[in-house]
Amino acid sequence: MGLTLTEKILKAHLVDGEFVKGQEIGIRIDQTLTQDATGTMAYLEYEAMGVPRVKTERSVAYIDHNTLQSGFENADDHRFIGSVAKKHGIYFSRPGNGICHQVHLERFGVPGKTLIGSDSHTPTGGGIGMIAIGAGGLDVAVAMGGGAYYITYPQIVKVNLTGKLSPWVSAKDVILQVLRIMSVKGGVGKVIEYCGEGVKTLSVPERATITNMGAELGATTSIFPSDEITLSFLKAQDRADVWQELKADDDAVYDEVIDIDLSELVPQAACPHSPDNVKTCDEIGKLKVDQVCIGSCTNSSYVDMMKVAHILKGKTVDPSVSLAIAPGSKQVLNMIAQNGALADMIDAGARILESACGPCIGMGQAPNSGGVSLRTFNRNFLGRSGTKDGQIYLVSPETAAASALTGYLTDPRTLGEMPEIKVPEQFMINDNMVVEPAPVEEMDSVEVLRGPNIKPYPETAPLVEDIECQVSLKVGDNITTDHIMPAGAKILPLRSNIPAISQHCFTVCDEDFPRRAKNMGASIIVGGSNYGQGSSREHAALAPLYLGIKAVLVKSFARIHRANLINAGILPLTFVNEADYDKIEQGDEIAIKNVRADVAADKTELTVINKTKNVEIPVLCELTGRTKEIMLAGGLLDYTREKLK
Ligand code: MIC
Ligand code: SF4
Repeated sequence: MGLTLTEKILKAHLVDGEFVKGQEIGIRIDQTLTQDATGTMAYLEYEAMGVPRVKTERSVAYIDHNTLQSGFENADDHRFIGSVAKKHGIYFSRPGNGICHQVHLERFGVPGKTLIGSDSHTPTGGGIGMIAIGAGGLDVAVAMGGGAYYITYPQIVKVNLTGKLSPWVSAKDVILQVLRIMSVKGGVGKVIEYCGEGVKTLSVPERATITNMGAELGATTSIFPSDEITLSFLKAQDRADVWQELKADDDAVYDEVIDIDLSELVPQAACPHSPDNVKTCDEIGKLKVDQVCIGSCTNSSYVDMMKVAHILKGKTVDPSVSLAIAPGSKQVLNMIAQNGALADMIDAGARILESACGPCIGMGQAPNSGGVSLRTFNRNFLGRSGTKDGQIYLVSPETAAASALTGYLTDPRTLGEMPEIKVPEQFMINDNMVVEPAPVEEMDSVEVLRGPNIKPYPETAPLVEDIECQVSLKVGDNITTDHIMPAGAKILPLRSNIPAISQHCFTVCDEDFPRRAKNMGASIIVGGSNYGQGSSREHAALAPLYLGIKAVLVKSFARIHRANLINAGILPLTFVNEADYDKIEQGDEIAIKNVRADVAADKTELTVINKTKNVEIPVLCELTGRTKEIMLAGGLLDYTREKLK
């Protein structure tokens, strides 16, 4: 029986477990990446493990999220990360060099290698045939120290692409179509493999747009084959030497097959407030637009920017629209500066932002009250733009630019003939914003620079005998990490300071939650399905840990967040019967007796006694050998420390 591409790469990296669907496997990690908003914690955790130099083939620390610097915090954190990187053998991509996923694809990604990153959009690397997975910072720290990374052996979905995109229809419309079909939870436990003759019609940046936003499916990762198109991209980056051909066997067996005819797709948008709320521009109809933002790790490549510049050239942005553009990397910005495309954007009235995440994570450019904002980004969760009432639509760069000119959501197919804009044969290469680590003989003398914003990892404790406490919060379905631990210009600078950032935990849902939970001392949270979707931020587990959360009981979890809860020593529980969700309310007194003994004895079904309502609720606590040990130890940091001893 033939193998899928995913299986081939996973097999070549397997260090623990067996290839049985649904079971946990450990894989060797070749490369890691971090960004600054999750990186400070990841490096504090790495330091706590006491491994002098990273054991990966390549580890890169990027600064791209926290670049507003409205106080000392962000700049201090940049300095901390830069100095840790220098000391421990990590390449440091300085602020201004670009968004981690865009730069990693351009300069560091290697087909057939494994990459984990402390950012959920790490699967961008799947665009050149990597197994690239988003993870919590602690998992990345462990991988840097040479430890395996554990995933559930995934189901593998084949997305069979046929045909060719019509003019003005974009890779963004492809992934929006996949989201329409599969939904934001349809990818949980799955890897999405793109196959079929349509693949060869898509360039590497287009493929990367699709794998990037596969994160919104909840998928473990997404991957394209590595073919002659991958080779020409790598050649243009002066990196042809890292190329190898990679594809699935012809007789590979998949768990699920989805067919998409590229020629049938039309421009579409994800409507507020979920990336799977997809409608075609026609279906949405007339929509007045207040703001347009172009950029993010999904759509900020050279080709994306050139298309936008072409649409804007010689025109003026509608007076009612604010247009902001953030090119994805220094390479992209430099190239459009030199060929005049940047001037076309400026001339049309675009507000040019630095090469960073910017508005995608609410770092500036919040829309006006109730404003409609079209964005080429990947997430439109409630509140993420920086306002509670912003109406965010996710669209392609073509749709965004066309709409900026008219002031209304505009189907770019109305723009006339589409120019052919190709991936260049040679990118402009200058890695002068990547600082190399100190040579081994000098690493001891590198001083790590810590600012006052950096506070230690919250206190942990081994799993207790019995949990007896109250429910401090009950929430519904599809709760995102942006609900649990909001980001944005005010909160993101606190990422290195768990006591301070925890004061914002869940405030989108309930302003009183942090105070209430802290006062309770210990408590649990109850939620619906797909709890914790979205980001990889372990702060969505560390802030609850700091606030005394002992367990989270939900209908189902998103993959990275569940792993982060376990890493933080918080018990992840799911209802055996989803209807029991109605038998437990905020404020109820609960007990889970003998929980330590039961977990230690591999008992997967536990009982939550609701003392207030006088009912017993059966719950699942599915922890395998390794995750069980982590939970008993009080989290991954304690577990790793014990193991290193
Ligand atoms: C995001 O897009 O939500 C982020 C900000 O990049 C996060 C990481 C973080 O919260 O720092 C992600 O996607 O993992
Ligand atoms: Fe940055 Fe947005 Fe990409 Fe997250 S999704 S890495 S915030 S650009």
